[in-house]
This record gives sequence, structure tokens and C-alpha cells, in this order.
Amino acid sequence: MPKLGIEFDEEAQKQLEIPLGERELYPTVGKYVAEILREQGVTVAWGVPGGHIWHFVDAISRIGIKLVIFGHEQNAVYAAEGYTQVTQKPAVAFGTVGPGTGNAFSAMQQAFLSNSPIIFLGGGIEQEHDNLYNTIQESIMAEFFEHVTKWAQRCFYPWSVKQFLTRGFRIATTAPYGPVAFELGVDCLFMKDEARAHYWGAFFPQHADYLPDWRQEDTRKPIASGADPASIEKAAKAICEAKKPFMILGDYAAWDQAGPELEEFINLTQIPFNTRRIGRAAVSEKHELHHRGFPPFRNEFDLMLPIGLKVGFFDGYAGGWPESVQIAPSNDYVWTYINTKAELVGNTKVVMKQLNECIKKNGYDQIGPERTEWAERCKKSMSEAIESRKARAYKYGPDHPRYQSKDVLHFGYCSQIIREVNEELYGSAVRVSIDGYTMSDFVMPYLCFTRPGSCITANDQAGVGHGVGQAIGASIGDLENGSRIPFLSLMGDSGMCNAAMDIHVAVQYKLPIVYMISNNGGWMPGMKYPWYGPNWDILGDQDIVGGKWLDIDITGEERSLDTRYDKLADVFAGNGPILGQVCNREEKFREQLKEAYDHAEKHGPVLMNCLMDQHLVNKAVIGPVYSLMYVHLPWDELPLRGKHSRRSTMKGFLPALDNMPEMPVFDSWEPLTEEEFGYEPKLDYFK
Ligand SMILES: Cc1ncc(C[n+]2csc(CCOP(=O)(O)OP(=O)(O)O)c2C)c(N)n1
Ligand SMILES: [Mg+2]
Repeated sequence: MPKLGIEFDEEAQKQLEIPLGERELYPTVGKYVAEILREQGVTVAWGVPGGHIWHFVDAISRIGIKLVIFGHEQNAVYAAEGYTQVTQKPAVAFGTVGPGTGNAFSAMQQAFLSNSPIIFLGGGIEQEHDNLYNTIQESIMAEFFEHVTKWAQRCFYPWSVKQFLTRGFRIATTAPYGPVAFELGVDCLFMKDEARAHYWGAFFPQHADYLPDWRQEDTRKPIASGADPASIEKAAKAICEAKKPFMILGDYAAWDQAGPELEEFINLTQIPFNTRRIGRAAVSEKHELHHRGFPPFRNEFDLMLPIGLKVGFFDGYAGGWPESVQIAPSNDYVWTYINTKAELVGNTKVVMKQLNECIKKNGYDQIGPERTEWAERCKKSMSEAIESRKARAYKYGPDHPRYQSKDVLHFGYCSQIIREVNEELYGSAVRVSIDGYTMSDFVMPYLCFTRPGSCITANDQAGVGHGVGQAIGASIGDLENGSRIPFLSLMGDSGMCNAAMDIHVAVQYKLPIVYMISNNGGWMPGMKYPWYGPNWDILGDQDIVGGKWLDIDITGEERSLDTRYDKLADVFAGNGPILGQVCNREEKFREQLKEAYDHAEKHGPVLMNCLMDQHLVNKAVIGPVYSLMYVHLPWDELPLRGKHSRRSTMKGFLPALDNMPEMPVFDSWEPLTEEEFGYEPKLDYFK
């Protein structure tokens, strides 16, 4: 048990020569903050300190809560997110007024979009300066966080802090979950508690008062309730009658820790299921009815069951779905654009229990031959997909002529090897964060997970740079749960440029993280082949490879593949053991990954600088969304691959295309060949 500050220990206070408060401000807001965090079961707080917030940051430490200090607040909030997604406990992050809270913004927005319950504690300025902009670091974070939190509150009175924070934890963990932010500014921190006697609320103290352990032993637990029983009956009947149902487990399958109930449901009903985002592996993906993605015969589905799933952009807004039974953690997760037979609103664990009981009571678990045949077809489809994905990946393996002769790796081959090594060494229990745009496309169908909260992403934020912090938070969450299975953080080189200096935190705590950097020399370099030409030829002369600007030779929108991310290991080595590797030969990749896991498990982080084939691109880049992004580019200036994509995906939207000959979209796994350029690249990217 860590030593507690005197201000938290009434017995120790009695021994003091001069009572607390006679030589220092007491009681303090810091004490209030720390006590609530303790009451809520917080064990770690993530952030960057600063002058305005020392007051509560050191109180948090003195009460026995671990501070994990970052260089950038964005990474601290990402770490809080990784932690909450792995532990399903709310997480606390902090940053100082102005630059600190400003830096946290993007990660807070991500937490909002991914429903991560983060309690952000920030600093604030004294109110009398409002709108003068004449004091240091002036900003009103409660106002700018308003858009990306469930509740952003500027706090003025010390005596309301405890009840505000108590409410904050409740709001953050009420579905849909999400971040809350408290601005604990100078007025609040330095006002004497005794001022309360002169405040009007002193007449009615109870409404602002904090009630210790307000839900008694349940104070730390999210509030959970079930669905309307009549809707349960209706849903169970629809589920029983469906012949070809399919199910998608979303985030709340994980947040609500509904794995056992979901597994029972799947076994009772024999419904094949896919899992998404942190809901991945809410039921292990090794379950025989798990189907990664939809089967090719998805148009035969006759009932869809989205479970705690945000059915948004990345689910095509339910396009092509049959009617559904929606199981949602709150009304906000009931999607009105879905044709719905029944909706069950409540905590996923509780609702699934209700549903299972109803199914058993009515004998709906007597599975007919049609359902059995459906389940068998889906199982077969999954095992065939696993085999064909494997065959496709090996086609681009070490025996492929391109990878025999070039010192680069194919994203697809690496994805298959990651799958195999994760299974061989850890039975697929490795958690993974997905940063790096090109890798995210290739690797997703290859990953196999067995534990909920295993697939950590930027969710709808789709940002880059989150993986560094998320890996740190997730690893610490896993260590708290007693697991030292390494965490695989799939980083793009752009995410590294954004966030990598905070890897020092991973080194300091000897965290078992393998940062695998898919280094393709920039942000989506493969994008130039369909849309810009090998030299970024469509851009202005000052930005094209070979151009001159301020007498500087311009090398296009790329970084050198020789950017040595592995050498950050030397930079950070003073903080603890860290290994850097260069991976550029496919035949060595498997052994290097194993070596990386071994080092991570035994000693600490690893940086795998993987030199990737720059001629590959996320297939979305040649799909309809990017074709629309680049719809402004003149047809005659487009390279061949771009013409093909526009022709096949923008038909109807651009009627002139309809009269042109068919042009199939290129296979995104097939690296661009030299002949395809049509003209010489000015730099030799094949070296
Ligand atoms: C913070 C942030 N800035 C900009 C973007 C826009 N963006 C989307 S993908 C991408 C490139 C990512 O590059 P990298 O991580 O190196 O992956 P690659 O596609 O090169 O494999 C960018 C800049 C973003 N998603 N997030
Ligand atoms: Mg890149």
C-alpha cells in the first residue's frame, strides 16, 4: 500500500504540530478530486502536468493513484482510451489549461466517437480575465470540449467538485458511453472552502452536496437495466422463425462484458456472427460459428442482429440489410434507418440473459434443419475464406520474384505471418492496435482475436497517431489484469511522425509492446499511382519530384524509406531495454516477429521498422469513396489506375463515363509495374 498524504489520513493529522489549514490551503480541491477518484476505483491517471494543475495532480498521486506522465497530452488521452477499452473501467486523463487541453482535443474527439468513458481533468483561467486575452494560456476548455464530450463543465466552487465528479463518472459510463471534461480553474482551486458559508446555496446545501458511496457497494458499477419483456418475446419469436439470420457483435458486447451470455445465445440459436471494433472477440473468433465479415451469399440473410453496434459509415449504414432485431445499450444506438422487427434497449449482458431465458422457456432452441444447414454453410464459407486468404498472402511471399529481388515486404504476406505467429506463440490472445492506413486494409481480415477489447482502433475518427498511446494504456490495463502477453501496435510511418516520442513511456515502464511500423515512406505513397502519377505529377511544379523551390530539390510528398524508426531504440535506450529491428526481407519476417515478441515479453518495447512495398495501396483508395475525393482531377491528367477507378465507380454520377469502354478496377494486392507508369519516374523507387 503506498503511503498516503497526511491530508487523507485523519489519524496522522491529529499528530501534526500545526493543524492542516493553518499554514496551507485546506481542505483543497485536489483532495476532493483525489478522494472521488479513489472512491471510483481509479488506479492510474494519464496526463501531462502543468502550473495550473499541480494542485490536483499531486493530490492524485498522494492518495495512491499511479501517474503516468507523457510528453504530449494527445498520447495521454489515447493511453486512457486503450486502458478503458481493455479493462472496461473508466479512465482519468489530465492536462493543463491552454496548450495542454488544446493538445488533448483530437484524442478527446476520438474518445467521443468511440464511446470511451474518459474523465478529463483540465486547468482553467480566473474568470475575471474572460475575453480580455491578457492572462497566461487563456482558454475556456469547457467550451471547446463541449462538442466532443457528453458533459463539459467549468467548475467555480470547491464544494461542488465532488458531486460534479460523481455525476461525471455516472454520465461517462451510461450508454452511449463517452468522455466528460471538468475545467478546474484558478477560481475553483484557490477559493477557500469556507466561502461556502457566504454563498446562497448554503441555505440548501443538500442539492449540491456529495453523498459518499451514493450507490453503496455498486457505486463503481455502470447502471444496468434490461429490455421491455414484451419486446423480448417478440424478438425471440422473430429469431426463432428466421431461416438465415446473421449477427454482428459491436462495441457494447465488450463494454457490457456480455461474452458468456452471447456465447450461450449463439450456442442456443446456432446463428453465425461477425464481431466489430472493440466488440471483436466479445465471443472468441475461434468459435466455430464466427464468420469474419459477411459470407459471399449475404444477400440471402433474412434477419440481422446488430448487437451494441454503431451502424454507421464503416457498416455502410446498414445498406442491403434485411429486417432486423436491434439490441442496443440506449435509444441513441437504435438506428432509425434500419427496418426493425423489434428493438431491445438495455445493458447487453442483461438483455442477452433475458433473451436466452425466453428462448429456452419457449423451446426456441429446438433448431430446425434449415437453420442447421445455414450454420453449416457459414462455417464452410469461413474455413474456405481462411484458406483462400492464406493462399493469396503466400502468393506474395518470399518466392514471389518481386520480393526475391527487392528489399521490401508485401502488406498481405506480413498480415498472414502475423496471424500465424500470434496463434503459434499466444493462441491468438495478442491485442492489436490499428494505425497506418494501408496496413489497416490488408491486416484486418487476417487478425484472429480471442479476448474482448482486443482490436483497438481510431473508430469513426479514423485518425493517425493514436496507436502509440493506445498501446501504452492497453498494455498497462492488461498488466493490471495479470497478463503480459505482448501488445502489437501496428503503426504507419505517419503515425510515428505524429506521436513516436512518447514511446519513451513504454520504455520507462518496460511495457511488452511491439511497435510494428509499416514504413512506406509517407502518407499513402501508393496513392500517387492511381491519382497523381509517379512523380506527383498533377501537383504544382513546386511540389513535383525533381522540382526546385527556394533552391531546394523537391522529392515529392514522401519521406525517405531510410527514415530509421528502429534507431529510436538508441534514442530511448537510456530509459530501459528497447530493441530496434529493420525488417525488409520476407523470408526473415516470421523469425523477426518472434524475436520481437520474445524481447517484448521479457524486457520491454520493440521497434520493427518494416520497409513496405510502396507500390501497394489500401483498396479504398481505388474504390468509390476516393474516386469521389478525386473527382475534381481532369480525366486527361489521371494515371491509368485512376482512370480505371473513376470509370467503374463513378458511373451514373458522371454520365460522360457511361459511353466509355469498361475499365475494371485494378487489384490492390498487385504492385504497380514499371511498364504501367507510361513514363519514367524521376526517382528510382524500386531501389
Ligand atoms: C491526425 C490525422 N491527420 C490526417 C489524416 C488523414 N490521413 C488519412 S490516412 C493518412 C496517411 C497515413 O499514413 P501512414 O500512417 O504512413 O499509412 P500508409 O497509408 O502510408 O500506410 C492521412 C494523413 C488522419 N487520418 N489523421
Ligand atoms: Mg506510410
